[in-house]
Amino acid sequence: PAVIRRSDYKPFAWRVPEVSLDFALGLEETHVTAVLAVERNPQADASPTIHLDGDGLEPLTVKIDGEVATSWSMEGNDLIVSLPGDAHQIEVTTKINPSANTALMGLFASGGMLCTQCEAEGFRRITFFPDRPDVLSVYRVRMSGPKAQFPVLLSNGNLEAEGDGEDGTHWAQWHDPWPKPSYLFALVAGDLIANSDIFNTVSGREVALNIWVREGDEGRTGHAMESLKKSMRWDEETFGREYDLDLFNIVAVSDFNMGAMENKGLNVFNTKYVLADEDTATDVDFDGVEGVIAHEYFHNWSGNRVTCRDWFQLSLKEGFTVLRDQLFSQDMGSAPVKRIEDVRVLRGAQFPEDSGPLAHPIRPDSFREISNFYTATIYNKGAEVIRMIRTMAGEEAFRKGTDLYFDRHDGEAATCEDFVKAMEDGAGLDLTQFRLWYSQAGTPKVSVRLTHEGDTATLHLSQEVPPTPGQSDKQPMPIPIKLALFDRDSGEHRGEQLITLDKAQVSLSFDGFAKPPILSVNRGFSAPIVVHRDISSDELVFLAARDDDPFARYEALQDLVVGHLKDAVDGSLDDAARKDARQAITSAIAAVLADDTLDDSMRGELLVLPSESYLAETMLVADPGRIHAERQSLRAAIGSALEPEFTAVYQRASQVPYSLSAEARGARKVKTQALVYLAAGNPDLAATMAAAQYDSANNMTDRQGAMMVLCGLEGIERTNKLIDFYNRYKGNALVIDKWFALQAGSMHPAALAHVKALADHPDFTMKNPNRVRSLFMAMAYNPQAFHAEDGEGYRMIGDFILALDPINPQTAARFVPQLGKWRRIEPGRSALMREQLERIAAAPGLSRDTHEQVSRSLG
Ligand code: B3K
Ligand code: ZN
Repeated sequence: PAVIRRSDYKPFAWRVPEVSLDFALGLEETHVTAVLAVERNPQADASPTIHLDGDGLEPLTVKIDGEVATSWSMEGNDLIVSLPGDAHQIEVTTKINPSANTALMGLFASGGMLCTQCEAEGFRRITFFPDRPDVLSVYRVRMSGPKAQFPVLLSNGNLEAEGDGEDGTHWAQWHDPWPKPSYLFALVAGDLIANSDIFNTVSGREVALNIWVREGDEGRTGHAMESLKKSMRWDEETFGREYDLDLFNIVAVSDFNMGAMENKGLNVFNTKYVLADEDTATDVDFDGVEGVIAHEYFHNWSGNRVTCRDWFQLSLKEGFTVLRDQLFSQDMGSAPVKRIEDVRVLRGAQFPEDSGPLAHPIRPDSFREISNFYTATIYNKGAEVIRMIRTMAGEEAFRKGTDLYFDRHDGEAATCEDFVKAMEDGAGLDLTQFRLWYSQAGTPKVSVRLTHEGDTATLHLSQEVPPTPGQSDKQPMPIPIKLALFDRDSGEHRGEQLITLDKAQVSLSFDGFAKPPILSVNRGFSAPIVVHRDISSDELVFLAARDDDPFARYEALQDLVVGHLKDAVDGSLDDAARKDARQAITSAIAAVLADDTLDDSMRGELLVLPSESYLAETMLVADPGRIHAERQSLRAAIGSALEPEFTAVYQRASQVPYSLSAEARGARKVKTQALVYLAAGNPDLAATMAAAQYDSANNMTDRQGAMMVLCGLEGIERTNKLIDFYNRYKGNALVIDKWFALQAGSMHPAALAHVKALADHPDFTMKNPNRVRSLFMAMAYNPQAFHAEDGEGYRMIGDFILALDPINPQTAARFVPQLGKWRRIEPGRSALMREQLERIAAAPGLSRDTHEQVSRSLG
């Protein structure tokens, strides 16, 4: 398959100011008539033909200016039409089978309804079109179908007209006044009911809000509706962005490749990010709903009003929108806790990407299949890069920059460069060197050393950006680093400073320190970097207890644990040193449990041990078996040493009644954390406690927490509660997903055998992405199971990728990166991982998605 390069961008030869679509809907057969008004683009090279993208379509009729035409041909999947003049009308009819569409791109059937997904290149599976984001059109959509089967007919924009047809059919006509690219088109037809509400915008317009779900699910849409209204208000207040239609529809669908989709005025959501109530959704699920609702809503400006020129600019909308949803969630709950969670995601998902064969800059230079570039780098590192601009500019100037960006590019398809330029002009920054963050891949490593002489402390900083595929030599990047120097005696620091490390090496001196100060660095995680600091355990213990920056405090504790586990894993610890390190960590954890200045939500964060994948990331070559064993053994040591303390915290937290208040949520978080430590230290005690928690739970957070702990333990309670859980929630797909995921992600030594059995369970299906993820993604990200020493985990994922690829290539390709980590894994496992990649690569008929990921991973 051909490589597409950013440098080859050319504007499209034609404009398509207006599109009319007519759908005759049927689950097995839908007829589509598309009428395109086209005119020559004066800003592009003239062409005698128009190239319309298609994917698996056959043109039934082609008309030009109302006359049946023969001046067309097929070029592969695409339709090439000869056009003599400067402006024409092209009409093409196609026929599709939504029920056969298991890839879930284009128009597909889900549980009796019809639904679309067009980003990035799904519209070409509906009709022939210049399916690229820089072609903006005003859409009018008419659809008709059997009224009993599809009582609700939705598309983008406003409903213009509707009526009944013959033979029990009805129709609706929608018009979206805002020009948009084809990837934002959407259509939904089905038997749905709405939770409806109203939002009054800042300028006094009334917007009708609807959240459409299947009958029976409406009672679980309240949180989504509240989240939507909060998002709308927040975007007015924080970014000055008002909603621009009189109607905003959200539809929940159970078969969906990702979280949700920001189609103009008609967001389509995975049910997972709409439905929530206390009996079926955890606190984490509630936050997921709030965050994704906000994210898709915020796209209305960052993505829809200002869209992307081409898919290389994807981070323009995704990085920026992730930052916007992160800032929103910070404002809705605890800002420091949200920051820690976001950094944990970055480190768990993006850092490994950046240090492996799939590393790419946030603005890539080439791709084969764009679906493979909806990555943690584009999304999460993209957000970090814009966050750095915000940090350097300050909030007020940043807002001037975003105002200018929206104002300058409203209605346009823009580039990352446009964004950076608007930031320079609006916020008053010089981002010349900063642009390297858009072009260079790889996570910068920053080394920090503090020396002390007389009254002067000197900070020595140096940076190195590691080589990544296709980029062997890197230039130093400007890295904004927040730091503070603590006085050992007073325990206070002298004010936080923001410095920018923009050279390979920099030294900075600070006077007036009679004793060497203690350095707190990259506070608030001001830059997405790896910091190597020359710091003693005692100093980390000091910061873990005293740092006034909550992130830095978390980081100190993490570093303390990471430092110890690295030593433990590489075998460089003797018994005495191990004992000392564990002692230091245990007292630091004890201090966290006892510190009554902390709220439980923050306490819960501080108690989380660094993940196995993050630990692997800190090592040049990782031994997943040893990492797992050492981490578990540390957890067990802490759990037994602090059994009374954890039991006390557990009992205190159990007294807090269920509510969604920050306090109650924090209590549930520490309760499960305590149980996890107790389970490691004293499994029998924990099994009894977890079973009791399961039985008395009046909410899913407690029930799932208990089930999670039980799933990792042997014994009859595990079996009994799993049966109870299944029977209790049978028929609720989202909760049954949890039932699969809990077993596949468990610490149980036989987790792989459980997954194998569950793949034959009548409720398992390869056709539903949520179910597929709940079993196989949970297993692929369960380090102990995936990295089974005999390679069985790798084999299962290899088999699974090959089986899923013909059904749903986009989702199949998402499993490849786990195997792609082979280069950084110890030789035995590494060879077994590579073997699976080679086996997949050799399979005939591989999709473009999976083929690209496998060949890059082997590369
Ligand atoms: N923009 C969509 C992602 C589409 C992914 C297509 N493979 C959801 C989002 O980021 O908001
Ligand atoms: Zn997005």
